Amino acid sequence: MITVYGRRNSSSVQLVLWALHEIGVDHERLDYGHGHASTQSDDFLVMNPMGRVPVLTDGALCLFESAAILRYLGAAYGNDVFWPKDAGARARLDVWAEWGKNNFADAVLDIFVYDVRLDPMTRDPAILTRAVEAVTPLAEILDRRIGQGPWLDGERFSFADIACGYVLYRYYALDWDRPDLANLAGYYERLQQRPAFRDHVMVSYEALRGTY
Ligand SMILES: N[C@@H](CCC(=O)N[C@@H](CS)C(=O)NCC(=O)O)C(=O)O
Repeated sequence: MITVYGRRNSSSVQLVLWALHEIGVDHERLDYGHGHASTQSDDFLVMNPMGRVPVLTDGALCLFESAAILRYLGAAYGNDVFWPKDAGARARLDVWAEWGKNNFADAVLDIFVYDVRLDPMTRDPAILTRAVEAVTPLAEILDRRIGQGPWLDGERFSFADIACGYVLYRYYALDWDRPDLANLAGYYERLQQRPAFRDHVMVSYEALRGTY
């Protein structure tokens, strides 16, 4: 049995849950992290020395880092569309998975931290200005890469769409001066038509407000 340790309102947990549901893998989820069971206990730190969610166990295997978990799920349970067996075909998508997780998502989450997690009375607007300056060119890159899509691999939805798409709910729900990008907006529309995206990514983050 696969077990996911992590709260539903964590974006990194959402990436993993979205993947599990797209692939159709049975699993259970236990609430760990902010507001739930502690990630600083000895037992949890054995699973992830960083004390962060998500952690995923699959039998004796214990993994942390959501992008590594995504790749494991693709390799272990994904079909040839979700996780191409051909190394070159997969690598061409993995470039975007890596970029999405490390560049685009990190930049979007800086806006999330400003907008949601920081106390509105004490936060410095310069943080938002810097975050918007960082996200905008990255969003333009993603808009150009997606084009008419519909997905990063053309007609086929793959693991790379999860790594690039898992922050788009927040990207569009947060209050900031978004660039007007038609391809990206169309991509987000298509993502919202996927039940697993609606159920596991479009999750309220209200409980996280002002918690930094
Ligand atoms: N690079 C890690 C980031 C993990 C991370 O920062 N998780 C956050 C939630 S998104 C966390 O554990 N926060 C502390 C908590 O919830 O107690 C990954 O992708 O898994």
